[in-house]
Amino acid sequence: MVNKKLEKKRAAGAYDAESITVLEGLEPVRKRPGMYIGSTSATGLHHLIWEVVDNGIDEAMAGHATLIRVTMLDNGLVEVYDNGRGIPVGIHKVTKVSALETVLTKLHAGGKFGDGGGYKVSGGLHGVGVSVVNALSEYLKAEVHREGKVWMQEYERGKPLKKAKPIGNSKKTGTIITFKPDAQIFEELEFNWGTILDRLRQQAYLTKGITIEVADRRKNHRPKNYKFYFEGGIKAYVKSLNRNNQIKHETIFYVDKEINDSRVEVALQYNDGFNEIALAFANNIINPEGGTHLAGFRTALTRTLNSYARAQNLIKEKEENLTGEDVREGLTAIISVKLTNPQFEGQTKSKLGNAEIKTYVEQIFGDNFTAFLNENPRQAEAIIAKCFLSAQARIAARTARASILRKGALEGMTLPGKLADCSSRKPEESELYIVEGDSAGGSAKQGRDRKFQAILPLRGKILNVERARLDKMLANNEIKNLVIALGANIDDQFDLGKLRYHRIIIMTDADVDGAHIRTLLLTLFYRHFNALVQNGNLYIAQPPLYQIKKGTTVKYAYSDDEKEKIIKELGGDVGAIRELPAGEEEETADVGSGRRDLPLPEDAESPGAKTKAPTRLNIQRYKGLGEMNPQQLWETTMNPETRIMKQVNVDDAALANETFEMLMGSDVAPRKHFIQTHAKKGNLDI
Ligand code: 0RA
Repeated sequence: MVNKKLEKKRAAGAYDAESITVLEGLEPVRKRPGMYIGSTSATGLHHLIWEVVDNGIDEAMAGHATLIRVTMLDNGLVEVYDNGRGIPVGIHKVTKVSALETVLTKLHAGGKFGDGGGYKVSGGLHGVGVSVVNALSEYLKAEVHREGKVWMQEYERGKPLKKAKPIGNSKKTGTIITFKPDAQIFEELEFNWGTILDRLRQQAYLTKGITIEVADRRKNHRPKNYKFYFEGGIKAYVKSLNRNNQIKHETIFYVDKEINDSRVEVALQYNDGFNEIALAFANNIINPEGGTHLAGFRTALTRTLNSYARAQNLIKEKEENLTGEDVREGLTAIISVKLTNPQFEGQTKSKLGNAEIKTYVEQIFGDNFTAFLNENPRQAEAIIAKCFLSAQARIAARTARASILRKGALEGMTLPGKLADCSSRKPEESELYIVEGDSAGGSAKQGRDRKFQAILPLRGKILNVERARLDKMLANNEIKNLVIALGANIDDQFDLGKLRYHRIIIMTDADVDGAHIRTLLLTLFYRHFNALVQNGNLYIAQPPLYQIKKGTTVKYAYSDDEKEKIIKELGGDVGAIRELPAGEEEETADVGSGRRDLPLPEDAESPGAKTKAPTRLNIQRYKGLGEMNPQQLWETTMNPETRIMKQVNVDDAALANETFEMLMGSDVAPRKHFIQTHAKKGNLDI
């Protein structure tokens, strides 16, 4: 995405104070906007805001600004205010117009005014300058408070309407840029509030002491105001990321140091979970693929903890070191570096490549983390204890794994007694229904087509696999039964070619417990039979929510909308059907009069209803699979001709992972909330 030529140009323009010759007009920006802001889609549109905000953040990092305020206005306008020094307004030596006009109409003019302090933020596509925003706005107004006056200038598509001139007096300093993205350039003009909020919150975390205010003042939008201020910066970020976890030690490690022309900032804290969160940023831009800063951090983390543990004689001479894996379990860390000339590599150009940064982070983080451990023995003890726990589990699991995963150990074992297998031995046509509870399992066994449908009832909640090691997991009979029934081993020994059924169907009740069990099963498959999920072998059965009967006609509804539709089709008057309080199962409605049990208003007296016995609609709500008899279960949920199934595909693995982590983490509250809010949907979006 990042253009080489552009980068060269940008580097020259931004960092060489002498190179006044690179001053260039804005035509290239309007001709090839993608080269400057990445794209003209919604992402590019939002880049305009980031660009102006970045200028304010640069002012804050140089010690001149404390506040940035972003206001979404009507008519596609956005206003960005900062209380920095204000863009200079004096006449520029080279361009002979005001510095303000130069900054806004020449590419990369910003660099030449820099006072040498601070870092020019140019991560990825950023740092291209406010002139790019001006070029891509059908209207832009700059207001500068500086040297006792307010200066103002307006532009259309990058062209000044008049000269910059004072319009009043002011004792303050600062810049207000108000702009309207150009409809001729952007395919999308609607700003997304959530996107803006997330980004600005993250920027506030990354720039300690800055206040960022965000307000929505658009018509047809609910008025909203947010204010972000994090005294602790990335330390507060770590605290926030750990808010749903049990923490292992109170004090968050934090360091912020400069070295040569760079700055290294690291914060970390361990929680009692098993996952690692390590977010790496270069010049306030996240690097999802990591890079040299993350590599330096990891090296130093492992080395420091091992040195400390050995110095304290917690690891004896002959004992093994902690591994990288051991010291990363339960770790939450932010690594943020600032540097003048970032280089990016990798698939999406988002991996930091500067070799010197690895050394800087290793040294600064290593030294200061060592000091932290020595000065905070109680924190150190808790951290080392957590790492030892991980190491022990790793060693125990390795031993157990070795025997469990021994080739063939789980294959060819006697099939579990609870499994009602199908008679076919062809995996292509065979299906395994994993059914919640023995009673529903019984119905499914009777209702199935035994030629190709196998039933495995699962009792109770299966083990929470997120937190369990393979050896413990396989000590759980329900899971062991499932692994043996599938016949294809587990984890890295899993062999898709040995799978005994090509369709594995999770069938649970449409209630909260059912949703929980479904989530547990999805987690199990996602983590331990991932290839199976990838291959599209996993399904979720969709039992109906209602049965609607009229005379001998029986219909099933799989959603509330569908229920209403069917009632209409069968001639029931939806409006007149009384909704029974939750918990009652039956609804009946008269067809014809469309009324039942409701007092008829006197003037609405209907003679027809009196003389003719109406056909009644009978509506039954299913709460659990157990309420259906085998025949009904077959008709509605298992018969390939008529059933509805949702194929599970992990499109967005990251999102699924997050959902699982949130649902399976150590804290109960968010999990409960999630299940309560999503259980009704009938299936989990993963
Ligand atoms: C050039 C030079 C100086 C500040 C800025 C530009 C500047 C640009 C923007 C854009 C939005 N807010 C801004 N604030 C400042 C340095 C001014 C000086 O040396 O006094």
